[in-house]
Parts: sequence; C-alpha cells; structure tokens
Amino acid sequence: MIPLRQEWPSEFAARYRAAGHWRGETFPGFLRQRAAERPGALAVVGGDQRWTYAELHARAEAAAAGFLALGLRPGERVVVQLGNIPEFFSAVFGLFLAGLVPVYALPAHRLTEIRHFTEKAEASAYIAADRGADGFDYRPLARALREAAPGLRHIVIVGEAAEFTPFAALEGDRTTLPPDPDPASVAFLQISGGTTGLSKLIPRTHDDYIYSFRASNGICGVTPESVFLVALPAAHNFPMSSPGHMGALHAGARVVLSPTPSPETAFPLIAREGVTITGLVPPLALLWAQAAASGRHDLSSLEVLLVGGAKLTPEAARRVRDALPCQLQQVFGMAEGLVNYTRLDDPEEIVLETQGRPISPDDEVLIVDDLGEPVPEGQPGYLLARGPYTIRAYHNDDAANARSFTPGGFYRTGDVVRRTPEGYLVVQGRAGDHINRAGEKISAEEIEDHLLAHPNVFDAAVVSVPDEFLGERSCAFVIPQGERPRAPALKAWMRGRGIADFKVPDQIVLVDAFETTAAGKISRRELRARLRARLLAEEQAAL
Ligand code: OOB
Repeated sequence: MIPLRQEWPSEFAARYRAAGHWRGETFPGFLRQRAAERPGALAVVGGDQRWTYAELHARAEAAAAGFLALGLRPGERVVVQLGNIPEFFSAVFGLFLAGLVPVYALPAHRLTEIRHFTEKAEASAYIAADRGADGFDYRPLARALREAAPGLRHIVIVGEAAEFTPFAALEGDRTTLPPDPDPASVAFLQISGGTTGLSKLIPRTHDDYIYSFRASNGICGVTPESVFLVALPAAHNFPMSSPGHMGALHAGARVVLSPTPSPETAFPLIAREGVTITGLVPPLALLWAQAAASGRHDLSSLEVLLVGGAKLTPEAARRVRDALPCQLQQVFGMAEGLVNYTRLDDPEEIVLETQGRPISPDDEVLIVDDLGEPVPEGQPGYLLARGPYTIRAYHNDDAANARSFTPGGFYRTGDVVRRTPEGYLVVQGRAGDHINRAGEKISAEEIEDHLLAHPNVFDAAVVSVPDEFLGERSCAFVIPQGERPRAPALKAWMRGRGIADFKVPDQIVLVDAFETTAAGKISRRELRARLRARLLAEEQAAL
C-alpha cells in the first residue's frame, strides 16, 4: 500500500507550530474532549435523530470497534459515500477513532468515480446508505463496485443492508481502539475538483485541517451557542470546514443536517432549530433570497450566510444581502487548502465586491504571469498559494504534482485573481479548462474522454458557457462519425457510463469539423476557447 504522506519542510512546520496554528489536536482527540466537556449538549440533528456529544462519541466508538472487528487495520482507507444524515458523523468519527482514513465521495458520484477513488486510494472498504435523499439506491452500485474493485474487502450499508454489512450492527471491543494518531499524520483524503482528467486525492493532516476550521470559527463568529446548517453535501470541503460542520463540532456547537439544500427543506429546519449560520453556493443563495421574500418561514435566527464555491457577482451579492436577514460573508476556498473570507466587520463594498482575504497571517499568496513572475500590484494573474493548511502534494500522482506545485512548494490554484489595495482577492476567471457548474467542478478532459468512447463520436471538445442560474453550464461540441448521434441519446448514454449526473453535458452541439489554424493543429485549450467564443457570438447574434 502506498503510504499516505503530507509533509511540509521542517522549517515551515516549526514556524506553523511556533505560531500556534498547529496545536497537536486530532479528530478523535477533539471529539472525546467535547464529549467530556459538554456531554449533554446537542451535537448532531438530522432526520428524526438528535444526538448529544456523549451519544455521538459513544456511537462513533461503537462503529470504530466494529470496523476493527471486521478486520480493518489502522492506516487502511475507506471510501465514504453518505449524504446529510447523522450516520455520516458516527461513521467518519468511527473511522478516525479506529485509525482508519476516510476518502470522501459525494452522493452524486457513480460507479466510475467511486471505482477511481477506491483504486487510487487502495481502499479496503466502502460505506454508503441504502438510499440517498433523492431515492437513489446505492446497493446495486455497491454490487458493481465489488466486481470492479477486487481490493475492496468490506461493504457497509447504513439502513437496509441486503447482503452487505449493516452499519447499525457494527460492534466490537472498545478497549481495542488504538491510541490517538500523530497530529502530523494524514487524517483523510478529500477529492479535488478535477480540473484535468479524473479527481485527484488530497491528503489532509489533523494539524492542518483542524487549524483551518478552528481559525474559520473565529472569522465567522462560531461559538458553542451557534447552530450550523449543513445544506450542501456534508462531504464537500466547503460545508465541512468553512467553518463547516467540523468547525461547529470543534466549537461544541450544534450541527443540523438538511437532506437537500432547497428552501422548502431548509427553511423549516432553520425556523425549528434556530439555525445561526450556513453556507451556500451562489445559485442556491439566489434561490433562497427569492424564496425568503414569501416570508412564510421565520429566518430571524440566521446571523451569517457564507457564499462561495463559485463567483458571486456584486449584483447577486446585493440581492442576497437585501433579501436575507443576516450578514453575508463571501468565501473563496479550495479543497487543496487556501481559504479566503470577507470579514464580518468589513465595509459593505468589500463584502459585495471581493472574495475575501486569507485565513492565516502565514498564508502566502503570489499572483504571477505566464512566466511565473509576480504581476504589478492590482493586476490580474495566476494565484499561487502556500501555507499552514495548503497541501504540498496530491496522493499517488506524480504527474499532477509536477504540474500543480512550484519547486518552492506553492500550489497552483488555476484561478486568475487580482488583489485590492486592502489585500482582498477578486476572482476574475481561471486558467484551467474546467466548468464550475453551480460550485461543482467538471473537468473538460474527463468528459471528452467519455464522449470519445462512443462509437459515433469522432472527436469532442467540452467548454463552459455562462448560465444565468448555474453560473456556468457545460456544452460539448461533437464531430460525429458513422450514424449521427442524437443529443438526448448521447446524454442518456453518458449517464450509463456511471458518472455523476452533474457531469453529463447540459448541451450538445454537433459540428462537421473543428477549425484548425493555417499552421495546422491548435492546442486543446485554444480549441476549447475558440469554440466557446463562437458559441457565445452565435447566442449574442440570436438575441
Ligand atoms: C471549493 O472547493 P473546491 O475544491 O470544490 O473548488 C475550488 C475552486 C477554486 O479554485 C475556484 O476556482 C472556485 O472553486 N471557487 C470560487 C470561489 N470559491 C471557490 N471561485 C470564485 N469565487 C469563489 N468564492 O469550492 C470551496 C472550498 C472551501 C470553501 C469554499 C469553497
């Protein structure tokens, strides 16, 4: 098994410890501490379950002992695909307590992605629920995965487990639990937005990740009295750590789980539980703003709404601020590390017009040109980041590491930003060829590869198109061969490839050829840019 590593050069690690960023806390350690300090306080509310800190800890311990009794050993990796249900927390903290390493998949992922994570992480087990909030049955997926990934030894199902191991039945001897892990060790693998090809695995350590949400708590005003609503998928880095459910649990606050982010589901929960803080992607924030106008639900407990994952334009920011009775906070982050926030005491124009500034005084941000040279202050350039919670390497991916990190250890975010005189970042675009569809990142290359597997597709190029609701949607240009494929059939065929639904192209345009330049072939990136420009020009002309 390839060992899990995430290492900062010793002088950096020493600096981050001396500054008090890395305090030697661990996930099992902090949960145990909260359970001891606030045993009767509510930790997790979801569905018809309400767990106190003592109960969450006891359930996590039972799961941990159960994982070990199955024969799983500390250091092994476990793919977790759970939605916003309380068992997400008993499973994940159970894994932490057993020294096992969660690999966070999203509920939308399907066989192709889950198999990729399983193989790349060399996972020994997979945990899913019987059904998702949308009714999707994960058991057939689990069956197909068992065939496709022979290294997988165990499949655990929350709910009706059929032939698999029922999560609720996990039990074992709690005295066998290992001692707390090294805080510098890898706690879990998060998945990248996948800007080129398939998603990469992001190893995050106890030290670095706990720092990121503990510091976020300070910036977002999270206290033990806070009530955090998880509206986005719990496994995503944004609702997990900005300040997220992990921040809330670290603070001893209450986490409320909304099975879906729709106002119909979330608003009654806000009113009932007195939710004080939550996070949304821009399209949902706009939807909430619209729905709030009906005034049917009491949202007065809301203090802070974080919006991020994709660009919130100043006009959208104004609409959200005007419609919701709370403070708006913009957040620009990435699963690889760096997170920026506007601050709660920032002047209005900063909150509406910027994506915030870094969490940490030790976050190093560079804005550079094509040659890697810093651009003049205030000019747009590529954002590079290095710091106490920004990774230095992906797991098991030399090619991506060579591409994504500078020799000095800066992560190439792929985002194009400019910095204001006050030190705030404004996201202007990006360098990479991905589509940011309502905060879900889709790699153009990954989708093109799928399309090329179709017998009637000669070539394909996938581009992003501005979309009023989603921010961006995907359009696939396809050169057919043989029988002309029809767009709906091609979409259905894509779905059948076992990929997340959000990756299926929103639009498919058949073309006879891709233009080439006089000089011959053009780069893939250039081709996508030209096709995109052509489509936009055509749409303009049609108006
Ligand atoms: C968050 O994380 P990821 O890993 O899904 O995506 C990161 C990318 C960034 O590199 C940027 O391209 C985009 O998402 N992004 C934004 C943004 N927030 C993220 N682009 C413009 N404006 C924003 N406010 O998406 C994520 C992780 C932690 C906190 C928040 C978001």
